[in-house]
Amino acid sequence: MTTPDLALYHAPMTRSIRPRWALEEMGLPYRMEMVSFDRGNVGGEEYRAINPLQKVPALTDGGAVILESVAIVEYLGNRYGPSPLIVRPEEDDYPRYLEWLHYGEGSMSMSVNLLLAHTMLLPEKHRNPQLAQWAKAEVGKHLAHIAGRGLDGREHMAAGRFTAADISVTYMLYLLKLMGQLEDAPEAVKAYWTRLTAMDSWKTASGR
Ligand SMILES: N[C@@H](CCC(=O)N[C@@H](CS)C(=O)NCC(=O)O)C(=O)O
Repeated sequence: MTTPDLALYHAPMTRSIRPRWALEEMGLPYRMEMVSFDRGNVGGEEYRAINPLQKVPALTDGGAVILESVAIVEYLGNRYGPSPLIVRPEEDDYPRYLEWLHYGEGSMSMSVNLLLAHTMLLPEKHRNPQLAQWAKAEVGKHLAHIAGRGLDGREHMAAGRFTAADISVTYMLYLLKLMGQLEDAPEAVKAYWTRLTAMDSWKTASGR
């Protein structure tokens, strides 16, 4: 196995919580590089050299740079595993795992991002209440989808254990929690949120 030389470019409350959760769960050694979260110029020029989009997270491993929070989680599990976080193609729940792994930053993120932007992030004069209302209705459908097709009596999204799919989905629930939008979620989703955020690795990852 290659020796890890990992640095996580991190800002509190952002998607860098996902790879940090995986790093903590896997017990991998890593450095944290704190990125200043200045709107319009995240991390400044120095960080632009690492992530031209100036978004967090980024991970460096020696000379390699990896962007995209869910891709970084996959990278860590595959490169420095075997880890229970990764569901292997030969496991029965591999299709379900892949679906939910991508769902968190795929289907679910658009309405969550819009709701966040149009209720909290944008200056009030730029917020669009109709858009916020539409996004809230979409978020409601996603929460029902997680409770139904997703959990349906399960404790985790796939494979009967905590995996990268849970890391992907839980970050979206975290954003909703920050917005006060989890109160009306189905009980199964609230119980899932409570269960996963009781993990020590979550507590470290979501801390400062
Ligand atoms: N799909 C990317 C999204 C990255 C992203 O949008 N990160 C946000 C923080 S959660 C960010 O850096 N926003 C700063 C900006 O857009 O200026 C990922 O999952 O890593």
